[in-house]
Amino acid sequence: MLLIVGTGQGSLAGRAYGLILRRVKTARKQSKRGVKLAQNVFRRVRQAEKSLFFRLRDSETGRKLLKVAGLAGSPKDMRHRAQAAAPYLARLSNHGATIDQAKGYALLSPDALGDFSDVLASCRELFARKKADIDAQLTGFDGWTPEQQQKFLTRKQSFLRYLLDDDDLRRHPELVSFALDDAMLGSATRYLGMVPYLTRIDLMYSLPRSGGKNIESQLFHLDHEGLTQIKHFIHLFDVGVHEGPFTFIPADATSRIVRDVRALRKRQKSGQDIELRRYSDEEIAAVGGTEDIVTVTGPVGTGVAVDTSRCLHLGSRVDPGSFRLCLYTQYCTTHEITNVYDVDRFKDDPVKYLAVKDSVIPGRERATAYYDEITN
Ligand SMILES: O=C(O)CCC(=O)C(=O)O
Repeated sequence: MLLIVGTGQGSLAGRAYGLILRRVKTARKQSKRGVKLAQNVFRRVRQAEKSLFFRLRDSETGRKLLKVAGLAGSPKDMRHRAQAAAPYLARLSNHGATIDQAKGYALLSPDALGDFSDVLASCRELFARKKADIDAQLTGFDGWTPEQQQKFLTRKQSFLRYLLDDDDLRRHPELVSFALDDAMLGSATRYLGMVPYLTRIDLMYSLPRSGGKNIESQLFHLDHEGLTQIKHFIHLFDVGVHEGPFTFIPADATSRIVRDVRALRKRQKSGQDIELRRYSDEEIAAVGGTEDIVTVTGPVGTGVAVDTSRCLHLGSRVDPGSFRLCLYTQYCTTHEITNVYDVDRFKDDPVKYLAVKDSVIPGRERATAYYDEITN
């Protein structure tokens, strides 16, 4: 039988075998198509869910809906953190800066920070080391091919670098202590109404990007973590207009502007030419938002505590020959991608421990998986 099939293309058995083979191939193709179709439908449903989430999140009513539906964080965890906040705030002598609930920010001066001078010295020392490596990487830029230059300039790291890793934070525990100091954690806790997760501590180094249009975080946007969060941007060198200052729109004005830009895009059927969930300067101007813009300039030790989930913001539009270095901290109300700290240091302080207890390797892996799910 096998022999006949192998030799006889023209034989009945050979033709039957050929037919079966074609049918099997077709069925396989169809089932592959079916799987692809199902995957496509699934992807579209996920995309629609995500886009609905972001649409709701960017309007005040939508935020209330998400909150009620418990879709922006774990209600049990939030309740526990809110309960821990009340006695903590009651016993604080230094509440740090008061962040305006409606506007979502407070400008910072050195007296609103904890013990800043040691931290400043550590940050500058770390910066000197990291900068030398970056300078070495970039010295060859002029000799790169135009394609290599172009490719580099489309990347965020062409104008913004986060310099620290977990080892740096382990070697410099004073940075973690500073971010957990009453002035910093107290201020964020009071605004957020709960003991937050201290997810990030970093040095944010902004440098000039010579390539054309602004991209990524150089354009107005809202951050995706939770419905509310606080970031600090503290100047480690003086910042003027040439240093690409952090620039934002207070939360109350942001709500109006986002609503109006959406309506404008609908009317003009525009918005496709700008990166998803980013807002161009022209759009902000078209809805009369330019006068709401706040530019955070100032000497060392000044800066801003700002809710980047509620306030449109941008930064790092640095002029040639200048740079900006900020100490950057992030306090979230939801479990997000996090640095990993030596959390055992805070075991005896229930509030600080609550702020960092998830900033351990398994915690980071869980948060990374969640991040990939909501952003991909
Ligand atoms: O470059 C900047 O200052 C903007 C940073 C930013 O968008 C952010 O940290 O969310």
